[in-house]
This record gives sequence, C-alpha cells and structure tokens, in this order.
Amino acid sequence: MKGLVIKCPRNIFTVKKMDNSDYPQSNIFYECRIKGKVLKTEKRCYNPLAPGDIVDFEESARGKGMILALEPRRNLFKRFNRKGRMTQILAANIDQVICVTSPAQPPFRPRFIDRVLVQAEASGVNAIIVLNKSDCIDADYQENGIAGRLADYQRIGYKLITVSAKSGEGIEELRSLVRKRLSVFTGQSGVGKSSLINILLPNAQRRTGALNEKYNRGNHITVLSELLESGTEEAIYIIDTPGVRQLVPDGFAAEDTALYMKEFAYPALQCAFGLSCTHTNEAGCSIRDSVESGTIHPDRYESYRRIRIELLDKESYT
Ligand SMILES: Nc1nc2c(ncn2[C@@H]2O[C@H](COP(=O)(O)OP(=O)(O)O)[C@@H](O)[C@H]2O)c(=O)[nH]1
Ligand SMILES: [Mg+2]
Ligand SMILES: [Zn+2]
Repeated sequence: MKGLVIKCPRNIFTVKKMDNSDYPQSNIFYECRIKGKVLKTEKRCYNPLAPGDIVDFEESARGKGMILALEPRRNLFKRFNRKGRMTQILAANIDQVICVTSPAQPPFRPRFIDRVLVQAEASGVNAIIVLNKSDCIDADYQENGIAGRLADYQRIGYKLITVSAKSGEGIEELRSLVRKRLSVFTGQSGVGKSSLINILLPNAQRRTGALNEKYNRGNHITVLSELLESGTEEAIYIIDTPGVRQLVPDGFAAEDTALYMKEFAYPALQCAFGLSCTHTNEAGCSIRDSVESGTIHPDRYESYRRIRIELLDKESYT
C-alpha cells in the first residue's frame, strides 16, 4: 500500500493510507515501523522520515504496519539541529513555506525570517511571509523600522500578507494561498502558527500557548512536525513545525549562502572574485557594492554574514 507520513514520534510513524481517489482521501491510519534497514537515509540525520514523505508499507497487524520503501522526494525542508549536531528533516514534498511572523509579542525578528527564506530557497520552494497579529500593530511598527523591513522583502520578490488570527483580517487571502497545496508553517514560537492553523483547519485543534510559557526553556507546545489536513475539497495540507529559537540552515555549503538569498544571487554571479568570493572583505566585491548602492539591505547583508559564519562553524565539526 501507499501511504503519507503524518508524524514521527520516536520513530513510530503515523501513516495515512493513500488511495487513487481525489480529495477527500481515506481516513485510515497505521502506526508503522521501518522494516529492517531498507531506507537509505542521510548520514547523521535525526529522523529518517518526515511528515509529507510517501512510503510503501504493508499491514502487519490491525492498525499496525511495516514501512518497506520511501518514494523519491521532490524536496526536503530541513534545519540543522545544533544540540544533536545533525540534520533534522522538518517536512518533505512541500509546495511552499509559510513564514509566520508578528509585529510584537514576540518581537519582530527579521533575522529569523532571513534564515527561513534561505532554507526555502535551498529547498527550491517558494516562501510567503505572513505577518500575523495585525491587531498588535502600533506606533513601533513604523518607528522601529518593521514596516521598512517588510517592504524590503516585497521589493526583493517575496509575497507578504498581513493577517490576524484574532480579528480575522486577511484569513481569506491566506486560505486562498494554502488551498490545494502542502504548506509548511514555520516561524518563532508564539507568532501564532497554531492559532492560524486552527482557523484554517477547524478539525485540527492544535494546542496554542500563552505567551509567557513560550519563553521558558523546553516548554514548547509543538514539539514535532505534524501534517494536518482539511479533509475537504479545499485540500489544505499544512505541516506545523516545532518552535525553535534559532533555525540553523542545512543542506548547502557556507560558500553558497549568497546563491540562496534572492537579491544576492545576481551580484554574486557577477562578482569579480567569482564564486570563491566570500563577499566579506574583498575590495570591489559586487555584493558589497550592492550594499553600498542600496540594492541589498544592510540588514540582509548582516544576516548573510551570520549565516555564513554559522555554516563555516558547522562545517568545522561535521
Ligand atoms: N493578539 C493576537 N494574539 C494572537 C494572534 N494569534 C495568536 N495569538 C496568541 O499568541 C499566542 C501564541 O500563539 P500560538 O498559535 O500558540 O503560536 P505558535 O507558537 O506560533 O504556534 C497565543 O496566546 C495566541 O492566543 C493574533 O492574531 N493576535
Ligand atoms: Mg504552535
Ligand atoms: Zn564578492
């Protein structure tokens, strides 16, 4: 049988039987294990399968199954798990990344957004920025440069929508963007991912958290990625991801970082120092010139520097 991986707690995989019919599909779930060593997975990877993976499996007992093979993946959305020093696959076979952010509570963090966007580019999928909690927009939004940073993401080619899980603003637009697609929702803890998912998928009912809880260590409400779906003709598929404090990109080399930042790619290819340029201290580097001339926002350049250094650091011990 063919199945869709829904979630993977402790290497027991919840697999939904797939059939050939259109939506909504069957609602038959199996608790599966992987048979022997049939899956060749990446070295030093935290989890062999992720929500969104498609597998071949057989029933072994009532409601139980054995996974026999993994279908080739279209893409993977990963991060580097620094504590475990290995790759963690958050989602597979996705159509888009929904990067959820908020103007306040928790504070707006463009550096987190940049990491998500880099990882989306490295996965080869489109990312959309969703500013939730529009009901919390206050004077700070203009004064502290949040509006300006968001406008820059639009300038470099990202779609931005403004929503509120509380007031309902923008929800219909968000719904139209996630219809008939598999989206991965990612963003800092507390920005409202689960709240938005609960509105889009009324039968999902994810736990949402009080804000003060969010800042406590090891007290995340969502600890695992999980695939949720509308089960209706809307065919909304969403993978909710755990709240992480820091998303360390994974799956590409430090020296290629610029290729995964939209507005860097062109000057990177033009750089007189070629692809070996670090774009950090070389005089006459096209990327540094672009920062000077304003085609690259200085904040994005700072993100570039930090991500690159972090990846170099990671490469030194993996
Ligand atoms: N004011 C306001 N609060 C929201 C909004 N969306 C979510 N919240 C609150 O923010 C907190 C964190 O939400 P949650 O969905 O758990 O965030 P997650 O960690 O990203 O999944 C909860 O207390 C929600 O009630 C919103 O649009 N406006
Ligand atoms: Mg959550
Ligand atoms: Zn350069």
